[in-house]
Amino acid sequence: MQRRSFLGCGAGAMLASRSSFAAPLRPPNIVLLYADDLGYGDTGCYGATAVRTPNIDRLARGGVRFTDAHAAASTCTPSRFSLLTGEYAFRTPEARILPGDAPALIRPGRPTLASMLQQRGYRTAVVGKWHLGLGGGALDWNTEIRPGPLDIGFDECFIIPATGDRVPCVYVENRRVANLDPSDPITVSYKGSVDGGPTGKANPELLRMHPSHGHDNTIVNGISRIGFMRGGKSALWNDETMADVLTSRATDYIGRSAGKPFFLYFATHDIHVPRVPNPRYGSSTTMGPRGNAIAEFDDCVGRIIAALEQRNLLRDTLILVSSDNGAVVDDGYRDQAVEKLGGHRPNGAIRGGKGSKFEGGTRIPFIAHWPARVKPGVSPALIGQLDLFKSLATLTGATLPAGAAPDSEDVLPALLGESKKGRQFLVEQSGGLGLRDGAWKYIEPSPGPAMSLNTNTETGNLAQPQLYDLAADPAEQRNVATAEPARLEAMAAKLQQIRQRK
Ligand code: NG6
Ligand code: CA
Repeated sequence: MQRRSFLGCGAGAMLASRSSFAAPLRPPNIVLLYADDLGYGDTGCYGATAVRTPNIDRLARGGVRFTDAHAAASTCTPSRFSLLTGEYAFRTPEARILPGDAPALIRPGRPTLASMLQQRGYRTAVVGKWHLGLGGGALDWNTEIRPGPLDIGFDECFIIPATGDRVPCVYVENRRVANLDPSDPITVSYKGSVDGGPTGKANPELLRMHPSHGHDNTIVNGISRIGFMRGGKSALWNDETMADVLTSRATDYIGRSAGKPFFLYFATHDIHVPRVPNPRYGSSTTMGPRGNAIAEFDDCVGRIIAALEQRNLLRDTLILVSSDNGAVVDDGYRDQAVEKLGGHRPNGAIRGGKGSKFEGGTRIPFIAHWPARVKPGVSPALIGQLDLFKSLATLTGATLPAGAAPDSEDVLPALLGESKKGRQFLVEQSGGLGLRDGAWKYIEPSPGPAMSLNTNTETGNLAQPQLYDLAADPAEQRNVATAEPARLEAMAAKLQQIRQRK
């Protein structure tokens, strides 16, 4: 599609009328830099001092930095599901942390953020962590992989199927495992050993990074993972070069895309476990692999910025930086993250973290940078990543099919830094649900332990309802549920209403 016909559909006119700024001459490229487990307090612009993040900070200075932006959930799969579909993941019970052999969660025919942009004339690509399932069930990794990203709106993909700590430890390029030797086929199982080969549990002497909990199945590159695999030797990834491999795929794509609007969803493996940043970041921080992985992520952001600058595209590119859930320190490997944390606060001053119903579960860094259009500043607007769907639809002039992105709200003025108002209500998912109503936070009664002992995270579980006034009590210290019965009742009823789509 030509730019002229793209703008002819009204995006330019609409932008001009919504803004006091001159409308851009062309629709922006959209680059979503999506870190894994990067917490609210993990970057310089959000207060970190123990790690330097000059590239992310630069985007924050030149863009809008949000202080109340949220992933849809406190773990990966449901967050990414919502990001791409614009629907709360709690409506889809299968949208929970998936094993590496799970079938595709988002089935062909369902509108996604990518397919919406594709229909607006964008070229689209996903590079990095997928974790939304592949194939139709019982996938044979040695044949064509479908359905997958290419069937829900991406023109191309280069992905990690699930996570760095889950098998299969291979890259998938479009419909095939990359670099696979057909004479050494891959078998994957999450039920039990496929070859009786060494595991972290039986052969700790073979490990260079030991699990602290879980992660004791098949050993790949001296690190035991979740799940079992055999074969595919030539296709196995190298953990140390993963960030480089993914970033060069992303910058290649940017290079190839010049001249056409493009959407790049760059989902880094950093800073998820196993944290094995390239050795050149070995002394970037005193925090060990977790801190160094943040430095590596920031450097990848820098390389993306440089690739855009090189092609003179930075001005006309909307760069979004965010994370799929809050931070966790020990997430299953003995990588010194706890011992070397020092005074660093991965989730800043907010309570909880990855897997928590407190704000640290879903409140994440979120930066929108677009020199041609975004008004720089810090925004307290309440926004969700699932709002990108409708906001970017408005931005690009897309008309959505009925029922698409049902929980997404158009928060474009907030995204562009033109309004400090985002949405009024937002559901936060972490097993059970919480609801934000402006600065108020309700957490529904939830069974389960108050602490996750493995990760040392406060889960937010409590048998009684919880209500916090984040304006007066940002760290969720004072449960005012009994003091505010009317508000409590209203918020519980509102959550029920949203749950039942009323
Ligand atoms: C947990 C893993 C954790 C991480 C998480 C998913 C164990 C003991 N813990 O089950 O290490 O992989 O799943 O993380 O296995 S996420 O960011 O993809 O949601
Ligand atoms: Ca994650």
